[in-house]
Amino acid sequence: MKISQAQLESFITIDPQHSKSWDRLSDQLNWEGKDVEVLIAKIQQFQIAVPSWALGAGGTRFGRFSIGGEPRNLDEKLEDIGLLAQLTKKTDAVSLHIPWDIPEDPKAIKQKASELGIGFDAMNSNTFQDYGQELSYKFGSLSNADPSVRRQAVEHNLHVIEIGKSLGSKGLTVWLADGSNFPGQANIRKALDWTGQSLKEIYSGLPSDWKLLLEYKPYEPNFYHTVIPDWGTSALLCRELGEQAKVLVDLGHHLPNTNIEQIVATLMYQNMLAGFHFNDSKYGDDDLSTGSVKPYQLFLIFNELIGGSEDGVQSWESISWMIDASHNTKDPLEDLIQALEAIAVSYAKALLIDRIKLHECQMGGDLVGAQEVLQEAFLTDVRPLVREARLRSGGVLSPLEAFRKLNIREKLVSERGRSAQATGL
Ligand code: PSV
Ligand code: MN
Repeated sequence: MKISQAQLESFITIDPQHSKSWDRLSDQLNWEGKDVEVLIAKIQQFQIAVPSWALGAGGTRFGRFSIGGEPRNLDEKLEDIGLLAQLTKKTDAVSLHIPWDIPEDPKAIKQKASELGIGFDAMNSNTFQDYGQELSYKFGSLSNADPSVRRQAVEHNLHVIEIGKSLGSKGLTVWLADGSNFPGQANIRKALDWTGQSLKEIYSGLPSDWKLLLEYKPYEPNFYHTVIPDWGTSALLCRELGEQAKVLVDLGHHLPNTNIEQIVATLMYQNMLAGFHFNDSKYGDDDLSTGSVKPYQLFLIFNELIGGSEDGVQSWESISWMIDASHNTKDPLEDLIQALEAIAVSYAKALLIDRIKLHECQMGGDLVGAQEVLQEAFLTDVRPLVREARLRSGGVLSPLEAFRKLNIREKLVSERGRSAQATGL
């Protein structure tokens, strides 16, 4: 399903309310000496990939409540991302999970994606489930004590790279569920060593213009020990691999109250930040909507990202951006619209930080002043700026309103059926 330009028109037309709020904000920003055109261009350029598994109903291990009209195949998943792109102008790529979304005909899928203006972000391998492969991953994959299981997992990753090459992807994301559930079950040191060796084999099959994004997570599905539990272990392994391997930060993969902005700053300091999986969390890997629980934390993360890139320690362009949330009981498309908006708003707020003033406060020990600088930016209502950027890109004023008024979910249900279920977790 695609929305026609005629249908979109009524959501694009000049809205007097928006014009007023935009005039006010742009006046204020001009008065503060900010270049409004530069801000708009930065917001327009910032695009966030959507994973192929995020388009179906989320849920927990206790239940999954179908929403109806879920995409039944990869073609329909691309169509859903196309809809999001049309409305929000904030996403232009899909991140595929193999084997959940193996493209049967890569050429045709590539063609379809390009018609929708969608490219292929990092490929995700999956060695955390048994999905019809010969040997079980019950006791791990790249870290398994059995060399034939490790080989199988390495081969799977190499295969995912091959699929990615045929689609024009430039990255491989590796997330390992490997670990143990009980003390004594695994040799912790050997499991790490085997993981490093397996990763080296995968890395040697990585094309020279690709990157390897190594994700960490403290617990779940293993509850005693996880082989790559934190950014430090991931960075250590990446260091052993080479420059193309960097650390992937998934916001939900931290123990409560971890200072994620500090992790971002530290990784950027070493040019070791691969990218982000955006979501939000109250307790653990809750996969809640980005910006719904801790918007200030997200803003502080963007502060570090902008600071690091402006200071030249790691380029903005070298970082990958993706949403990785489960939406739980929400409509996934509505949730993705909200998440894309929250990320853009957070980024826009961080762009307003007076970095010169902040630097002066930091150098002069002005704690109160530093906080004022941050709060000044954070408390600015940047929504007119984000809307203006979207309208100028050809998107609609309010994607959520358009999604609802155009009855998109109802149309998807009638097209695909009430019980259509997407692949994924
Ligand atoms: C694991 O929790 C994770 O964050 C990884 O990125 C997976 O690939 C993804 O979620 C989907 O299960
Ligand atoms: Mn993730």
